[in-house]
Amino acid sequence: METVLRLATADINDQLTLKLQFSATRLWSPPLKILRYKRLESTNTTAYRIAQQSAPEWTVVVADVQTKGKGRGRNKWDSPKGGLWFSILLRPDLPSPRLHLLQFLAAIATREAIENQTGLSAMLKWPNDLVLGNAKLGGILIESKTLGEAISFAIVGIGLNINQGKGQLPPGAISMGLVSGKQYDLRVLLKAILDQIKSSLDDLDSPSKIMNEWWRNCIHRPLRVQVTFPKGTVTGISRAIDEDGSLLIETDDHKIRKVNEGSLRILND
Ligand code: BT5
Repeated sequence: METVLRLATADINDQLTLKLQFSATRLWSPPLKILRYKRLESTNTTAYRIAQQSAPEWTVVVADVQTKGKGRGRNKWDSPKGGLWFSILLRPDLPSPRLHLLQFLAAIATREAIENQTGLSAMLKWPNDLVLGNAKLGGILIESKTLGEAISFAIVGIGLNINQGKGQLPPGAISMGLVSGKQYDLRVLLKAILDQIKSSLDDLDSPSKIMNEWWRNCIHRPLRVQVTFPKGTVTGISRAIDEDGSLLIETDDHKIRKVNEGSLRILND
């Protein structure tokens, strides 16, 4: 369900249209349109609302601060000034059961763009995290509207801790600036991530390529983990990622359990 947003209170301070960068194989894609706000409840909520009002693909909503940043389920996402909080509106030609591919593709592309721009080697943690060391650097939240098996639109929400100091981060989180001691230009990083996602979008046709690449950069490959979900926990060695996005865990009795939701903790025992 969509939250109605009081846009009148939002402060649009910048709106620009950047010339499109074509990927090698796509003949045409719409121009990138970046809507930049000082403060929003959630960039995902705003992107969802304008998607319903027929905004074109590749409209990107960015906010300096989110007052009601969202994580999965009822999780909140702390979004003070200094981080990069944005949502991309896409209309992928993908059957809805394959929507999870977009999340894994976005994670790979974001990781790669960060490494290329900063030299920092972020890793991926199932299902939707980017980590630096063992701490959470960022997360991805996909929201969508589907019509049967067709995807009307998908909102790819990406949150990254960039320049925040220690006091502005929740427990277990890290920012790029804290690791490197540098300050980063949020616009340069945003542009690099958007370019990377754009140029890899054709990979949606190759699920195994996406999943292999994701697994190659996974921090718990193959470590002992515990996944907690509403109805229990599974503990064991994370062995593989399935094409449907599930994690395959080898339990202590050497059985493979497939988990498709939950929160993962890396165990050090
Ligand atoms: C996520 O959820 O990791 C997805 C986060 C997506 C945020 C972006 S920002 C732009 C767009 N607009 C939105 O409103 N959201 C998206 P999840 O896996 O559920 O993780 C949430 C948990 O991470 C929280 O319960 C906290 O424990 C922790 N957390 C909250 N804020 C954090 C932060 N800034 N950095 C690291 N961890 C955080």
